Amino acid sequence: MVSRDFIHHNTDRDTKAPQTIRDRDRRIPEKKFHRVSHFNPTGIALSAFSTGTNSAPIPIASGDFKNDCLMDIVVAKPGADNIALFLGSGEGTFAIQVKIPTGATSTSLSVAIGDLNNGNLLDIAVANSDVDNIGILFGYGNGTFASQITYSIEERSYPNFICVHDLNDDFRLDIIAPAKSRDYIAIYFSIGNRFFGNQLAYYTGYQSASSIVVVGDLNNDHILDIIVGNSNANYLSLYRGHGNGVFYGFIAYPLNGTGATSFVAITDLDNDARLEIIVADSGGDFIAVLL
Ligand SMILES: [Ca+2]
Ligand SMILES: [Ca+2]
Ligand SMILES: [Ca+2]
Ligand SMILES: [Ca+2]
Repeated sequence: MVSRDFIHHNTDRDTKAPQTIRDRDRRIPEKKFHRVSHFNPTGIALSAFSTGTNSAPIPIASGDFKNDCLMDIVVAKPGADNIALFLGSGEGTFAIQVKIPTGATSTSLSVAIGDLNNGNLLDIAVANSDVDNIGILFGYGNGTFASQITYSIEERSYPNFICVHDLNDDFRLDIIAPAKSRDYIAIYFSIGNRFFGNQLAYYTGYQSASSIVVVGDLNNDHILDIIVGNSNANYLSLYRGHGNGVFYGFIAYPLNGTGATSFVAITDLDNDARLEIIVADSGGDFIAVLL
C-alpha cells in the first residue's frame, strides 16, 4: 500500500525508452462481440448497434442530446473521421447512428460530454489524435451540432483522452487532454461565450506518455486535484490544486506495476470520505487500488 501523502520524486531520471505509443493507442479490437454473459443476471438479450466497418469504436459517453429525457450514446471511432451519436428511444433501443464529422484522418480516441457554453444544451469534446487537436461540438439540443471548433495541441502530441471539469470554480467547464507523446497535459479554461483560453501545459514527467486524466479532491481541501495515468512510467503524476485553477507542479506517485497505465478511476471505496485511486495496468494485466 502506498502512503496517501504526496511523494516527491525525480522523474527526469526515468529513462525508460518510449514504446510504440501510437501503436498501442491504435490497437484495434481483435475480437468482435460475442455473447456477453457477465452482469446480465436477468438474461435480457444484449443488443448491438453497428458503428460502421473498421470504425473500431472505443470510448463511450452518454447524455441526453435531444432534450427528450432519453439517454443517448456517443462513441469515438478512431477508424473513421467522425464520432457516432446513437439517439435513445427510451425502450433500450437506439436510432441509427448520427455521424458527427471530426475532420479527415482525425482518429478520434476519446469523447467527453458537458454543457461547454452554459447554454443548457449538451456539447461534446473530442480528442483528435492524429491531427493533434481537441474538437468541440456545440449541441443544438435536437441531436445535431454546430461544425467542430478545434484547438491545436503541439504537433505530434497525439492526444488520446479528453475530459471536462470546472477546474477554477467559475461554473464554466474547462477541458483537459493529455499531449501523450509530448509528456504533458493541456488545459483549456473556458472564458465564456463558447471560447476557451490559450493552452496551459503541465509536465507529466520525462517520457511518461501521459494518457489518462481524472480530476477529484484527493486531499480533502475542497480544491480539485488532477491525477494523470502514464502509459510509459511507473507512477501517477499528481497535481495538487492551489485554487482558482492553479496547480502545483507534478508529484510522482509511485506504482508497483509495469508502467503501462491504461486507465485510472477515483472513488471512495471504503466510505471513509477519502478517495481511492484505481489503476489499470495493461502491461501487467491487473488493476491496483491505492488507498
Ligand atoms: Ca451547450
Ligand atoms: Ca471553469
Ligand atoms: Ca484537493
Ligand atoms: Ca475511501
